[in-house]
Amino acid sequence: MQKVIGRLGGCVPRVPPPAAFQRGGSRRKAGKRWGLCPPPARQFVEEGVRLCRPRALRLCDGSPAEGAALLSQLQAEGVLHPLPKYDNCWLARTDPRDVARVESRTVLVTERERDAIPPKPPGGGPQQLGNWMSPPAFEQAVQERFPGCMEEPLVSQWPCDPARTLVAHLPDQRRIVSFGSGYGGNSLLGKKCFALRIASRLARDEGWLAEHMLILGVTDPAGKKRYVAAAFPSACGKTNLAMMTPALPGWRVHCVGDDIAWMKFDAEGRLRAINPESGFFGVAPGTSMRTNPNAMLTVRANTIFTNVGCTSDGGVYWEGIDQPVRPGTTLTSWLGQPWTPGDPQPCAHPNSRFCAPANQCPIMDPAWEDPEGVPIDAIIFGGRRPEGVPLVYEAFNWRHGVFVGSAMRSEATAAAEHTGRRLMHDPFAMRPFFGYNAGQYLAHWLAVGEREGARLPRIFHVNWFLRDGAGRFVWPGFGHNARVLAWICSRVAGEDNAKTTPVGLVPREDALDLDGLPGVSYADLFPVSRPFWEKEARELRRYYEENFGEDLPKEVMGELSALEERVKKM
Ligand code: SAT
Ligand code: MN
Repeated sequence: MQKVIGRLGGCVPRVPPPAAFQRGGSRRKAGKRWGLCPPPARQFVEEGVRLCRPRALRLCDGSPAEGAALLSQLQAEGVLHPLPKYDNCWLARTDPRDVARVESRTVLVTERERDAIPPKPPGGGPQQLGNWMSPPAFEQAVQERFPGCMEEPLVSQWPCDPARTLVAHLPDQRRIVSFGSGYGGNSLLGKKCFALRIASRLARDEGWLAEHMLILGVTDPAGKKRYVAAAFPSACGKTNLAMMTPALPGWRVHCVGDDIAWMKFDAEGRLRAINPESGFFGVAPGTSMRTNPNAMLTVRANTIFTNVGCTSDGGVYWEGIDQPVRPGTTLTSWLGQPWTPGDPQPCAHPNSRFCAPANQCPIMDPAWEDPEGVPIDAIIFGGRRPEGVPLVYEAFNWRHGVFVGSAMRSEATAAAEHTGRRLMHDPFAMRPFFGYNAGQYLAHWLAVGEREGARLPRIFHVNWFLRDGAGRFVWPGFGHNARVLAWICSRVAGEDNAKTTPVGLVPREDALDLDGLPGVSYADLFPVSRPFWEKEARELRRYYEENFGEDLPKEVMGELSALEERVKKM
């Protein structure tokens, strides 16, 4: 990009100082702020201006007044609609073609392909562990998209360019270049692009971990508190778990974050986690006072909703909101059309979202903004697995845990362009978010486990989504997941209450509290099936060979072989 801009540099005028944002605001003040910007930041902006040729340049100060002015401008332009039922809440309807992350157009730009992705699968199928773009191809892509792009007349209230969307990362330069989409994960660049893709590369270079994980604090009835980080693929109940109301008397949960964890060892060798985000960007459908009261209480003010439905009395509506609509109230779908319950199309888009400040969540942890982070005692991996995978198991050790993370699979979600209920591999829930070769990522996790003096968290795998023969969930989930957290805490405390299976350590029958759950049986929750695990291991071997090839660390392949051996003896 730098080179492209360099070439353009000679033929465009000097960048004018930015205009003050507020109407009537002082140009002098803005000019002063501009002068205070560090030279690299100014240079970055100037290059962008020369390339994109915007009508005006505004330097944001992040003040409440500026926020209010932006909101009213967006309302005047028809981008945002007020939701008067709540306090300072807004509805955005995107272009219906711009509703999710676009994995096929998300690329890592590196000199060598191998630095970005493992070797291409034999037979030339698409690499599932990311997309690589060469620097010359990237420069060409920039040339085809950016010059003068901000001079173009607006064609709708939601400018986007789905045919030319590109979300490019230049990890060597710690740089992100995004074009053509206004959807969260493609355009909120601090989130997936920086806090996961670029940060995972920083983390590898500097010896820490940037992960697609929620962070929660769990306190037992005796007052002992532990922190847990958990990785699930997008829209798999992460926000619900992060804000859970325990259904076990005396237990409490506090939320540190619902999507991303940066974890670093402290001087005592403990892994400490921070949430690098200041808000939640959660999936709306399915969120209700029953499933996630804390999320519902979080989004009553200062929230932007995207692609949800709305009610004629100025409220929001989505599938599973579980709130009666007052008589005489009419509904409008995310497409802006009249909608009535029973219509074949959903009222809200399945990937419709709320975007709300984290400090509005009633159960934020007192330490959620502590720059030292919170000490992590357990790491949980999980996925939507309708059959075969037990409710919970513990890895035998760190190396086995890395294998368990690499072997994660889950039913596809609405957060990306995939559809249907296909089981997808999603190692560490990072498949769409690796900032470098996924094989090297696994090697980095293994190296973290070898660190001298490290007091490593224990690693677990959970599956809230087992179904019975009739397709019904066998586990009540939600607040009852606290029962699983309780067992995890008991393991961290060193209790001898697990039994060994070929897959990992599971709770002994008396160690998991199932009191007051009629119809829930231990046997249903802990299926042990040799044919299932034989098939799973076969599929995993195929997946590793096709997608990681020779970049799969031999330790991970060794763990798969060890699993196969244990399964043979079942
Ligand atoms: O779709 S986003 O990347 O914006 C959010 C998510 O998947 O967690
Ligand atoms: Mn996510």
